[in-house]
Amino acid sequence: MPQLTLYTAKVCPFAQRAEIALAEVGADFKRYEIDLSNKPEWYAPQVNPASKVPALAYGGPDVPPDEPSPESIKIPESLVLLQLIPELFPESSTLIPKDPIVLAKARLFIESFSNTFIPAYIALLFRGEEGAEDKLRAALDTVIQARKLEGKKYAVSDEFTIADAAVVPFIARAELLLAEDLTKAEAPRTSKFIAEVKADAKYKPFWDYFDLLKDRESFKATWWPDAITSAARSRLAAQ
Ligand SMILES: N[C@@H](CCC(=O)N[C@@H](CS)C(=O)NCC(=O)O)C(=O)O
Repeated sequence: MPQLTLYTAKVCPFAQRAEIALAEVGADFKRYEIDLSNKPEWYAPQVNPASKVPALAYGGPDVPPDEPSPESIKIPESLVLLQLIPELFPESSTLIPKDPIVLAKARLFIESFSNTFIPAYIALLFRGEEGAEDKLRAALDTVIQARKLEGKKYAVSDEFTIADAAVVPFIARAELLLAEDLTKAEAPRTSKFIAEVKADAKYKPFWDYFDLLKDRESFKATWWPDAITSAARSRLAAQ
């Protein structure tokens, strides 16, 4: 296997998608932490012109990550990496369903989550917008309904797939930061909200699903709550 170097950040839910995929396939790779508040000057010109994590350097010579080789191929975008990584290790994980219909369902699940949960998450955590709680409740409902329709253990399959890997980093950050009131909304607005939603039987299937996801070894190995809460504290203090 050509060399793999992942440029990533513990705080970033998009980057955790790629880290989960690498853990699921058991890849041998170099992990390079990018400090998002002080990115190295070489990162955008030499790795990702969009200056975002995650990005994967594939192939080329075996160089230190902070001296990226122009010979490696640099691939950004978490959903592209979530597809690519299991394809590089085809027999090593269940991430890409073999049945094309199940794969299509996984993609639709991710699309729906991206259009519902992620905007609601941003509206509540980063903007404290009025009505964001209702959007988040609606997003939880969407996940519940989608899983009910399939009737599988995980999102679209009895196996852990890209659908699950794509969503768990966002659900985990929402749960953590809302409960700690580490959001733009004034305390105790979000801790109250998350306590209510957790106590409401209607949302139990959602939390049962989340319990399964956070029990996954690939999630546990790529989850750094202290880094996430401390970055949120710094961000809020700076505002
Ligand atoms: N669409 C990209 C989004 C990646 C993204 O927004 N990453 C954030 C961190 S979570 C980032 O690197 N932002 C650049 C910055 O903070 O300067 C993906 O799915 O990979």
